[in-house]
Formats: sequence, structure tokens, C-alpha cells
Amino acid sequence: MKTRSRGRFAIIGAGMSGLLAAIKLQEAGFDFTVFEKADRVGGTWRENTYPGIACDVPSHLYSYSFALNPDWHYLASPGEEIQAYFERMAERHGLEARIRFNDPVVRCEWQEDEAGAGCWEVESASGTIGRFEWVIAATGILHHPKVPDIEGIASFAGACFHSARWDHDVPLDGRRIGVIGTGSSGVQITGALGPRAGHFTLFQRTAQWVMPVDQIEYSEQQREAFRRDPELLKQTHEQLSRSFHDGFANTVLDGESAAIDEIERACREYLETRVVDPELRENLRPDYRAACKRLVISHNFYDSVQHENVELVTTPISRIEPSGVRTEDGRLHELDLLVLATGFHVDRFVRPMTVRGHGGVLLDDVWAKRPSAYLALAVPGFPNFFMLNGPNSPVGNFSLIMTAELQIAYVMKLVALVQRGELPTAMPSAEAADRFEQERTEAAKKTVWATGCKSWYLDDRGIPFAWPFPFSRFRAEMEVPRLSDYERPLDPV
Ligand code: N01
Repeated sequence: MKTRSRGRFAIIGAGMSGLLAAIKLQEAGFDFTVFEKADRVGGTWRENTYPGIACDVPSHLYSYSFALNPDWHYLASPGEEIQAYFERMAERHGLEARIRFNDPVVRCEWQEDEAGAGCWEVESASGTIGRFEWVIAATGILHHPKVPDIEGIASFAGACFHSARWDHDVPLDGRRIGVIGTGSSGVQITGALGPRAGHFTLFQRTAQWVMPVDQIEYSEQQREAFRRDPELLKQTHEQLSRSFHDGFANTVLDGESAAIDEIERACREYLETRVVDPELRENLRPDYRAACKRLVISHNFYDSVQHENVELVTTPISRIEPSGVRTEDGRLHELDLLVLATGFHVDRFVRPMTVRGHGGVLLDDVWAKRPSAYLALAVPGFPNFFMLNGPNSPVGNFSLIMTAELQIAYVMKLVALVQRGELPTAMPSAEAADRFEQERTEAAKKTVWATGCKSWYLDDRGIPFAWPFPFSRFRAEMEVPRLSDYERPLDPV
């Protein structure tokens, strides 16, 4: 089995990592088509438009390293500004013409001719079928909203939607608004809407550790300084990268580390000093280790939750009725709008697309228990098929852009190896993938994510399904592909 020619790429998704792949492939002179399910680029930043949305990773870090932006207005910029950045990137690189909008991929099937040369047949919803030697699935992690299975939810008479499906026609000011969920989304919504609502009810199942941050607004002089001095911009990016990728990303690897103690101390101090009412303070106090769930970083949550219009409800929800949410103490919380900030199904990755690899093997079958991938980006049996930010990729309180940049650079090194004839195709061996997964699973058990809280970082066994090694190891793995981990010619099936 080998790749037929130099090759065309199908890129699936035009969010942060799909656009990145397109830019890098274009620079290297490759032919590619981007398939996008929606009518605009932007991925998560297009989908999530809830009030208060921002990226809690500093904007000067959450930028392509080759397109640093002197014009960010805030340390943690609002979603709209980030969406505009990605739209600008697509325009600057002339990508719009290479993207098939409103045309999601429904099927990818690896096909081989009699000589054993293979390529991917890619079918999209419009019925178009194309042949590509390479597929890059840049389909994201947090893109299938999780709607809670609460009795009576369909009976609610007011507006009700998930945080990632915000209906901007619904009036907010002075209304009775309820939010279920206190993850990063619920916290940002509370920060923005608490003071605007007539009455705001936050339904909290589990308290969150909140890390304080100053909402820094860059002045025109500061932005001008970045514009005039690209070196300053670069240094700022590098400094932030060191602190987040070589700092924070590593502190979570040991649940008992002193660094986590320090994070917990800072969060506790913020809670003690900022929340005045002792009862409210106790209700907001988590009973698990800080950073066990993704750390919530906020400049306004505690202020908002203490606003006179805002009520924190910790009594569990018993059901939803036409006029509001009934809690187990029998109380009915009457609402005009109910927001479900209840997170995402995080195990879908490229699904519901049908992906059929060598010998007809279905990705759905390979992932029947749970998704996994060699080095978070490739799966045995699926030649020349890569995922950016795929299963077990580094995630956390840092920039996924850095991760995706390292991954696309790695993919291009593999492509070069295939083109030079050093590999027949780029497909990890089952042994290499199993070895990696075993080592990864063992390391994951020692991380702070496994110290006793519930979060979307845990798989069906309760084992964190994220990168559990130092970020420096991720960089090193992405630097030079290990040839011996890749399949040599396979027997025809
Ligand atoms: O979702 P979540 P999210 N009844 O899964 C609660 C990224 N992000 O959308 O903790 C009652 O974190 C659930 O309660 P519990 C970031 O990676 C980044 O907020 O399970 N409550 C929890 O409180 C983040 O981690 C930014 O007990 C129910 C909440 O819903 C990821 O997106 C901003 C419930 C879900 O929290 C997901 O965050 C925003 C039920 N039946 C998001 N079901 C940045 O700034 C669920 N909950 C970068």
C-alpha cells in the first residue's frame, strides 16, 4: 500500500486549526480543499456568541505565531474580536475561494487500486465526491452541545437554548434569566448578564475554583508600541508561551505538586477576600483540588454573583416546568429564559462522519469504547489521516493554537517522508499506538484531573483523556517523526 501521488489534501473544518492547516499547506505549495459545515470560518468562535464570551488565554498567546496581532484590545479578548481575527486570516491568505462552505463531509473512505496505491474518497453533504491522498480532520473537540436530560425540559414555555446556540433575538435586559452550569461558559455568562437581568438565577451543581485575573485593556499607545515593534510582540508571545506551556501546562501533571498548592491558595484567597456573605462563600467553595476541573479564570464572576439581582441556587434541580425550574426543596424558580451552559459531548471528534480505512475498517468500530490516537493525531488502519487537536491532545488553560501549529508541522514532515519514499503511507503501527496509549493512561492517573472531581477531561473509565506528559515532550515528539512507529507496506486485504 502506498500513496498514489504528491497529493491533494482534504481539510475538514475551517476553524482555528483548519485555517492553520490551509495556510501552511498553501505556503508549501500543496493543493487542498477545505470543507466547512457552516457558512463562515471561525469554528468555536463562530458557534459560541453568548454574552460575556472571551478567551481566558491571553490574546497575545492565543494568536498564530506567524501572525501576531498588535491590535488586540484586551488581555483576554472578547469572542467577537477573535472571530474577526480568524476571518481576517482567511481573507489575508485568500482562503475563502478554497473553502466549500455549507458542505460538511459525510464520508471518507480509503481506496486502493490493484497496484496497492491508495487515496481517500471524500464525500460531502452536497453529494460531491473527491479524491485526496491526505485528510486532515480539524473538526474540534467542543462542538456537540450536551443538553441535560432533566425531566420536563421540553415543556419550558420561555426561551431555552444551549450556551453554544445563543438566540440573539431573545431580550435579556430586565428579564428573569436562569443559567444551568458553572463551567467556563456559565461563569462568563454570569459575569456579563447578572447585573443586566431583572433576576438572574445560577444553578450550580458543583462549585468551581476561580482564579482572579485583571481585565487589562490595551491603550492606543500600547497597541501602537506593538505595531511599531514586531520584536516586542514576538517577545510577549514567547514569554506567555513559556509561562503557560512550560509553566501551567506542567503543573497539572502531578496532582500533589506544590505548584497546585499555590494555585489553590490564590483561588482560596480570592474567594475569602472577594465574597462577603459567609453563606454564599461556603456555597461557592469547592471540595476538590484546584485545577482538577479546567480552572475558571474570571475578573467579574464573584462580583456578579454578589449582585442584588443574582441568586446562586445549590439545591439540586428536580424538574423543569413550563414556568421555570423546580428544585428539590419544592421551590419553583420562575424564568423567562433558561440557558443550558452544560458543556459538550467531547468524545465525538470527527464523528458523525463515516470514516473507513484500510481493508474497510470503520473508525466508529475502532473507537467503539472510546477515541484514542497515536500521539493524539493518527490511528492505525487509517493511512494519511490526521487529526489536529484530536483525542488526548494537550488541552487545558493554555493556547490550543500552539498545539495545532506543532501538529501541522509534524504532519508536513510525515508527508515529506512519504514523498521521499521513506514511508509507503503515513500510518502508525498498532504496536506503537498501543504502547503510546498504555504509557499515556498510566501517566494520566497521576495528574490533577484524576484527583477526585468530575469533569469533561475524564473518559468513561474516569481516566483523564488528555496529554499527561510535559509540554516539552509534546514539542519533542512533534519535532522528529519516529519512523519505526510507522507501518511499512501492509499485506493486501
Ligand atoms: O462546559 P463544562 P463549559 N444539572 O463541561 C453543569 C472551554 N471554554 O461550556 O460540574 C446541573 O465545563 C456541570 O456541572 P458539574 C473550556 O475548555 C473555554 O462551561 O458536572 N448542572 C458544569 O458546571 C471549558 O472547560 C473558554 O457538576 C449540570 C457545567 O454544566 C470547556 O469549553 C470559555 C448538568 C458544564 O461545564 C467547556 O466549558 C468557555 C445537569 N444535568 C469554554 N449537566 C475560554 O475562555 C451539566 N451541568 C478559553
